[in-house]
Amino acid sequence: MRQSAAVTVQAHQAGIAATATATTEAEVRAAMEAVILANDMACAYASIVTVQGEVLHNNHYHHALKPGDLLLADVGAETASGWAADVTRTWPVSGKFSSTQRDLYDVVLAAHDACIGQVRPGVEYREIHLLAAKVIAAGLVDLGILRGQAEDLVEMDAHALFFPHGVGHLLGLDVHDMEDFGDLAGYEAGRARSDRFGLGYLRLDRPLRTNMVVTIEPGCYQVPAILNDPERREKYRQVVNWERLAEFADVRGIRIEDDVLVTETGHEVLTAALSTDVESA
Ligand SMILES: [Mn+2]
Repeated sequence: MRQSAAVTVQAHQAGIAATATATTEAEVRAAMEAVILANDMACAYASIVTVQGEVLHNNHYHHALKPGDLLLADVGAETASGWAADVTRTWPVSGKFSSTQRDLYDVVLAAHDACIGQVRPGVEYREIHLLAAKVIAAGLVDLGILRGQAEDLVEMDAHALFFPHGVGHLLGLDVHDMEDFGDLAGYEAGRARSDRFGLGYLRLDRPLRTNMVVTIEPGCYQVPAILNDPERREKYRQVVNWERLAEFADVRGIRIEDDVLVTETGHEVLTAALSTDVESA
């Protein structure tokens, strides 16, 4: 896994560099996957390289890159024996964030850093997910997009309007390790998926144990199907400042994802060599 992590870091660095001259998503994807292939590895999953980051599993690459766009790249390598890496970065096509992009990027980064800081044996992964939800809700309150207390907003699943997926999953042989067995590996015996809007997406609900590898991948998105849903709009009418939100129209989707090994005393970020400071100098 260290080998696939190292090649994946290089692939992302190549993608950021290629963005300076690329004109389409496909060209950036090619630059990233070239690194993986040149290292005699394969892609661990269908790469996501998109300016439409709000489409969570977007496998189209035909869009032109425009200066105001954010590019979201979720690309990972896999060794010949199948050990996977799974990394996401989101960077500005122009090399420089707008102020609104920077504000929301910093909210996601705060969640990413806080969650990684909590990884150690014995900690419930579900609590790490809820921490991501809380940090994102608090960040959106600070920006004037949500109204209220972060704890209350998470309680009513308001965070999931913008963070509609789990904070990560097991990683190992295959990108969602053992998920062909359903939730057998991801869920502790006796536990089942929640039917809550803000929890049902969680792929992993177990206490962390030494030598597990998990991803930490909070995100913030504007998914029209979620935000324009009449029932949700009614339910969250009081807690979302829709006019303020409209000022963030240049943010479609941001995710930051790293691969984290649980060690006896804490954690080690296997993909730490890839900076989360993604603006080019
Ligand atoms: Mn992932």
